[in-house]
This record gives sequence, C-alpha cells and structure tokens, in this order.
Amino acid sequence: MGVRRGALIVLEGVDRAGKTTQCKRLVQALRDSGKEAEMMRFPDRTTMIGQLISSYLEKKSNLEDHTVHLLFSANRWEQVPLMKKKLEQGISLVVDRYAFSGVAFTSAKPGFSLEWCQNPDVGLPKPDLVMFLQVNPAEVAGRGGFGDERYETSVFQRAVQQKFEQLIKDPSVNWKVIDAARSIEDVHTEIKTLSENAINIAENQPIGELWK
Ligand code: 2DT
Repeated sequence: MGVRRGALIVLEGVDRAGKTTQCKRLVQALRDSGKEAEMMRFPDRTTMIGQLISSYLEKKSNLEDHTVHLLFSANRWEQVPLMKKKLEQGISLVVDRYAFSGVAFTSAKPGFSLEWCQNPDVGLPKPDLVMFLQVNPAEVAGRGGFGDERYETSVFQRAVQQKFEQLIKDPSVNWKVIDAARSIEDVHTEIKTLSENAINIAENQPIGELWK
C-alpha cells in the first residue's frame, strides 16, 4: 500500500483573528501526536513574485489592482508542485491564508466581482478543511491596533469580512467557522480536533481541485 497523503488545512480570517498563532500551535500539536506537518503562508514573500507583493503591501511600490491580484495568485501557483509533493509524501500542510484571502481582499475593492477574482485560482489544490477564524472588531480591539501595511484599516477590513461571509456560503468548500474570540487554548483545541478528523478522511482521497 502506498503512503497515505497528508491533508491541506487552511486558516483564514481578517487581521488579528489569531491565524498565525493558531497555525503554529496546530503544526506543533500534530507533530507531538506523531503526524508529519508543515506550515506555509501566503503571500510567500521569499520568492521573486513574493518580493513584488511584499513591496506593494509595505507601500514601497504601487501596482495596478488587477495586476497585484494576479501576482498573489501566481504566488500560490508557483508553490503547487512543492505542495503536491509534500501532500503525496504524507505531510499535512497547515496554511496561513490561501485563495480565499485573495478573493476577499481584491473583491473588497470597487469594481471587482467575486467570480473574476476566483478565476485565476480555479484548479489549485483544494483544501480538505478551511477554518474561518471569526472575530468581531470590537472583541479584538484589545489585541492591539493595525500595522502600517496596505489594507490595515478598519473600514477595509469590514469590507473584507463581508466578502468572506459570501465565500463561506459556497458548499463546494469544507468551511468551518471558529469562534476566535475565545482563549488561544480553547480555539486551539477545536482547531486540532477538526484537523485530525480532516487528516483521517483525506488520507483515503485524491487531492481535489478548488472551484472546479
Ligand atoms: P499577512 O502577511 O500579514 O498575512 O498579510 N492578501 C493575501 C491579498 O490581498 N491577497 C492574497 O491572495 C493573500 C494571500 C491579506 C498579507 C496581506 O495580503 C492580503 C493581508
């Protein structure tokens, strides 16, 4: 019998929901229970495309809105061969943001339909589980203010939140909404249970294609 594949697990949510903290905790917990797991994040700022994106987010350069959307998508596609290889080796991937952030952030800009924004990401490896860390802005006010990067304003984040709410209605994606206003530990426990289930189910299934 061949190696059982790993699961593709994505954490999504608006800024300050705790995605990065929870991704790290999850990878550690999976490893502690004897599973192979690695963390990834998008944008991956280490590649050439990622550096263009990073400079745009830091407001060191300006890019036309369609152009930057396509760069974010290309920054995922360039990792697909590596992602597939790892999944096929039995390594589960815990990913901090994916195509859903891509669609939610660009479609929150004027003049962009959800459909146009989804198109470049059609066919990416489909996550076995997407957990949306749900917080309301008032509840996380105590987590500190926004940084100085592009998109880090409460008005834009509210628009992004609404786009995520539309995306979550899509039954072709295995969404789980997590109440992320609770303690780090409580949120972690729920995420770990859902992830272990997803890993058990994924190992007997082929890798799917997103939005196809
Ligand atoms: P962080 O590195 O702090 O997560 O911020 N974004 C992300 C997009 O606009 N499109 C995308 O496809 C992705 C993955 C969200 C990255 C910022 O970039 C936004 C916040």
